[in-house]
Amino acid sequence: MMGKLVDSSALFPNSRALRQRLDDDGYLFLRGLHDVEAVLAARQEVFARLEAVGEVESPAREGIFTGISHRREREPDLGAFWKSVSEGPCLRAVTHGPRIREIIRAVFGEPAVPHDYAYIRPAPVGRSTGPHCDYPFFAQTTERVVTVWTALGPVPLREGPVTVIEGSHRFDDLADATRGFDVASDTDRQATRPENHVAFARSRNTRLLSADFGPGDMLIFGMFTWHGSLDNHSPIGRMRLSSDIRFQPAGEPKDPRYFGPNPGGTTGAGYGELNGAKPLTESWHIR
Ligand SMILES: O=C(O)CCC(=O)C(=O)O
Repeated sequence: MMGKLVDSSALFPNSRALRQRLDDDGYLFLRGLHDVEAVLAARQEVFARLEAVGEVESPAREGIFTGISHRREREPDLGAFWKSVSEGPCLRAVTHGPRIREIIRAVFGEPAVPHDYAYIRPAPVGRSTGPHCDYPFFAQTTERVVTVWTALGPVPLREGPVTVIEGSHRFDDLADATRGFDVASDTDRQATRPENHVAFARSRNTRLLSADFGPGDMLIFGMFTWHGSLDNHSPIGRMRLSSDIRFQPAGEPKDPRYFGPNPGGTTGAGYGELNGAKPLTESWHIR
C-alpha cells in the first residue's frame, strides 16, 4: 500500500512547472533546497530546549527521548514555553527565512507570506498523526494556502515522516463536504474523519505516499490533500522533528488567528493548544 513521493526538486525555480505539478499530484516533494547546516542548527536549538526540561538525552542534536519529563515543574506556563521554542531564531531562519520565501514565491508565482503561528513536532516512538486535510484549520479567509512540512533532521520512513493519500486532492466528495467547515466552530464534523491511513487508503483504492526525508527535505501541499504521519518506530528511540507552516500569497486576506506577535491559533488558546506544548510523556490530542 506504500508508494514513493515523486521528487519535484528539479522543477525549482520554474514556477509554471511547479504549479502544474502541485495541481496534478496534490503535493510537491522538494529535496536539497535548504542549507543543511541551518536546518541542523534549528534542530539543535529545539532539542536543547527539550534537554533542559529533561526530555532529550545529551547530546541534544541526536534527539533521543529520555522517557521522562520535567517540563511541568520547570516550565509551568507550557504555552509560553512552547511559543519561545517555536520562535527560536535558528528555527525561524529555516521556517520563515529568505530561502523558504523564495521557494514558496516560486510555487505561487507571486510573493507569499508565512503564518506566524508555527507547528513544531517532536514525535517520540509510537506517535503519529491520523489522516486529515488542512482546509478546516487554515482556509477560512482564503483557499490559496499551502502547508510546508519540513524535516528538521533525518526522518527515515521508520521514524514517522509525513504521508500523503495518493490522489486525495481529487476526492471531490470530501472536498465538497469540507468547504466552509472550520474546525474551531463546527466540532461535530470532526467525527467524519477516517480513523487510520490504511483503512482510508483501502476504502479509496489508493496508496500512501512517503519517503526517507533528509534534513531540510520538504513536502508542500494544498488544503484538500489528505495526509498525516506514519508511526515512529525508531529502534534507537530517536524522535522525529519536523515543522509545518502555512504560506499564502501576500495579497490574500489573512486569518488573524495565525498572524501577529501573539497568534491565538485555531481555538484561541495560543501555543498552549498544540501537541508540541505538552510534555513528551503525555499523549497527543487529535491535532
Ligand atoms: O507531522 C505530522 O505529524 C502531521 C503534519 C500535518 O498534519 C500537517 O503538516 O498539516
